[in-house]
Amino acid sequence: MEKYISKKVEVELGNFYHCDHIYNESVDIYDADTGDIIFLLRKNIIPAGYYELHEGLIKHSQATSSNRGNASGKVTIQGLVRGKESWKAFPSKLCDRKGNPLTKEASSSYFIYNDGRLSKRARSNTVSSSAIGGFDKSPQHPCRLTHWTKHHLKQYESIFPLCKYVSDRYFEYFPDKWLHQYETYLNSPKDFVIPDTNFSTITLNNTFRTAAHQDKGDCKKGLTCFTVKKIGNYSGGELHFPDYDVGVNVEQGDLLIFNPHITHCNNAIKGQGRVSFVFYLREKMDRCPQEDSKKLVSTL
Ligand SMILES: O=C(O)CCC(=O)C(=O)O
Ligand SMILES: [Fe+2]
Repeated sequence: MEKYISKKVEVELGNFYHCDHIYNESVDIYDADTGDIIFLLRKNIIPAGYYELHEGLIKHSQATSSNRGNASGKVTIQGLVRGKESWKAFPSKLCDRKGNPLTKEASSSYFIYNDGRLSKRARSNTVSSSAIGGFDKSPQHPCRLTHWTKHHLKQYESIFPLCKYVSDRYFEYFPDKWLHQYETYLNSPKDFVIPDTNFSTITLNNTFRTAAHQDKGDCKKGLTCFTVKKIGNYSGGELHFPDYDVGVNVEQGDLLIFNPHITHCNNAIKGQGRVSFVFYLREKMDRCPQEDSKKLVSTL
């Protein structure tokens, strides 16, 4: 089924939304005004074997991040402290860059430690989300495999078959976008991308209810692929696009291909054990330095 829909709601990034209009069947949804794809959902097309991942990788989905920005909601002091309870010095008060009290809500903030020091970097609420695979250059780091990835290559490689299966479906459904994205992939260092796919990076989330956000750093020429593995008893967590007041129920076996620059978020999750995988290509991966011998060669 194909459908064309229009924006309905004024959405504020960093806020939580609930959506009741959830698709639970294979469907392609386009923006009625631009004709662009919003998402494509295919139910029950990924065979169970692809979800047999290394236990260590599943465990790693519990790793936390304090840089998910809008996705982690409006920052609070409790949200910042979460996961840092054992730190000697922990955040005790939100503030601006200079240490003055915050005057309005934000999704990330500087803070003052309980020992009086001012934080060097702004942070957002701590959430169970982490990136594995390659990462492009940032102010803090050069191009690289993420720290966990580099130290757990075998665990990381256990997800390659799922990545390839997902990438092959992406090519079938959106060959033009796939090929555009593939230009960037081919110009990226071989060691920092996922072989035989169109991806460099996977975001792993564990029972993470995102607030309204748009993904950053991914290749604008392409699309993002997404699936879920169920490892516990949970309900809810449907991913939705609040501007359009429409969403999807992505379960194990389902593939979602969507435009990650359209604002999206999740319904509340009851229980635990929703591990989600976001497959994408870092946009600036092709700017990473590489030796000529390590360039990828087109196999098409
Ligand atoms: O897990 C989900 O349903 C959404 C995840 C997401 O949008 C993200 O990690 O950016
Ligand atoms: Fe996202």
